[in-house]
Amino acid sequence: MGLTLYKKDTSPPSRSVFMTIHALNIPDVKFIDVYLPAGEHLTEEYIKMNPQHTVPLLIDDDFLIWDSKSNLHLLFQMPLLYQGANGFKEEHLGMIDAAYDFMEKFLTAPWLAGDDVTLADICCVSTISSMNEIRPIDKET
Ligand SMILES: N[C@@H](CCC(=O)N[C@@H](CS)C(=O)NCC(=O)O)C(=O)O
Repeated sequence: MGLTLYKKDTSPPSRSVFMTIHALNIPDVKFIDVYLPAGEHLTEEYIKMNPQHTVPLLIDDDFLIWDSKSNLHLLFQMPLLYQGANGFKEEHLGMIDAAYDFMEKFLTAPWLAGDDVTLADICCVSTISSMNEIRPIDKET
């Protein structure tokens, strides 16, 4: 059974999930536009699915996730699930290596945005530490 994404095209967190679905070529996703100005996110039915009444909302069978960052983490692992593999394919592990290489080039200062730790660092660390569980960043380990 495919995924369902409730989204709004002008919502940045919706777009990050939408873009990730496309980048990972995840098939059979049903997209449902939620028109916030009309209060479509405030209906009893929607609030039952997402008490935070926000978009995006991703549904995977009975699993409802309304936090975009958590959605991205889930989606990142989907090529494995959707292609019926029982281990990560080398091409997917290569994508993680490419992301590490990009970060190495991009990180020219101790923190991502300025002289102090910011939410950008926390978001980045959460993604990299998740990837590290799949492909250790230190190739010696
Ligand atoms: N924690 C959420 C926040 C998403 C969010 O704030 N979405 C806005 C649109 S960009 C929304 O749905 N606002 C409607 C509301 O708060 O009632 C996430 O990152 O997924």
